[in-house]
Amino acid sequence: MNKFARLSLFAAAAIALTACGNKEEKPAAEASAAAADAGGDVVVKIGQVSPMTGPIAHLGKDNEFGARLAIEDLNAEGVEIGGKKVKFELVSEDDQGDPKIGTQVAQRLVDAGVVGVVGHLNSGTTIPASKIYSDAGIPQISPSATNPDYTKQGYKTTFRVIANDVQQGKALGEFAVDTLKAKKVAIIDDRTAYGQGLADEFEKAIKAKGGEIAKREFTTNTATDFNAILTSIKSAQPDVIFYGGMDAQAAPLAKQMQRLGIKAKLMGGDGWQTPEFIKLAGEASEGQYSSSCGVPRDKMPGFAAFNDRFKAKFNTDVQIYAPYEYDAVKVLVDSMKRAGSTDPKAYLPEVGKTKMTGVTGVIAFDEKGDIKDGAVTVYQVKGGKWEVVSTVGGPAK
Ligand code: ABU
Repeated sequence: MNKFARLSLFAAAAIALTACGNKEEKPAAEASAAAADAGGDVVVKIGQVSPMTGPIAHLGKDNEFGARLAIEDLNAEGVEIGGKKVKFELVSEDDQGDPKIGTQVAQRLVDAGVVGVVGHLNSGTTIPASKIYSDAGIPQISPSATNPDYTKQGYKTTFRVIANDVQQGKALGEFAVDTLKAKKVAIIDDRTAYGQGLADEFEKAIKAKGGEIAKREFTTNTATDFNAILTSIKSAQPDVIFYGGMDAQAAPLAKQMQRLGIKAKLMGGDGWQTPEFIKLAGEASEGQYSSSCGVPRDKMPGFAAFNDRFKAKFNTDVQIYAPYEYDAVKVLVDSMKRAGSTDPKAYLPEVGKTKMTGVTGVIAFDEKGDIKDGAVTVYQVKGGKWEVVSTVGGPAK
């Protein structure tokens, strides 16, 4: 082979390889939208991320079950988008509640060609992952992350279907002073984006009402021994101890308060307004207060039916966010239907225009992607069950 022939062969091979490379680099979402199953339906992937291992795996699984139920319902119903029959596929990832793993799995979902993501569960993973989805132009709806910063970053892709911690912290702080008549409070947080952020908002609300912050302490989201912190807090004699964090820590905290003879009420947010808190804390849960970022379940239009089906299918109780996760999947698909497309570029603008009644209530978003008219409900454990005490906000009656 002469030199010219060798060069021509080399050039042809290079062009072929480049063409292959370009084919591989086709946007994953486009590739997904083009895929079809054996029956000829277009297969559309929706991502969901939550911690399915680790101390709050029960909450991560609760979220995933909510998404699975929504996907099964949509496939059973038979959805047509832009004149084509669509089959939805759930791609579920475990971020272990770790911000670093959160961004890794977010990239994996983008690479897998998901057209939308429901998640993550924790604010600490949701916020860093949101840049990856924003860069990819993929809508992200969190069913549970309540740190206000998530929707303050100026991304067009971030949405949440529950109230945020500015609303939650204020409602809890005002409740502590106005209803519980607390004058002195102690605050502990787990130094996560959620726990610390909520504790900061609670502290602001207490101070605005003229209350005193007797102690401010912190721990971690893996700690189980709070004796040193509680001993220091006990000497300050607070009326209320606020814990910003999740149920895996709130439950041993409640037990250790009881063991140390601390009479102050324990208060906190949605991270521990769960059946798991009562199960783990046992009788130390009795009388304690925490909130959820939504209306009470008996005021949710679809909760009773959802709950029956959830229990029958997964043989477990709803923890907290499963119905919000279910609604978040439905919001994505409702937006695709209105846009007549599963391409994120085409349907993303429709997500912000959502007006839908889901299991949890009416869902519409403000300009940042926060739910409009978000409600916060305060509960107390009475007789081993969470009982509604009061609700702040929510849709106009
Ligand atoms: N909203 C409480 C649990 C999730 C989070 O915001 O980290």
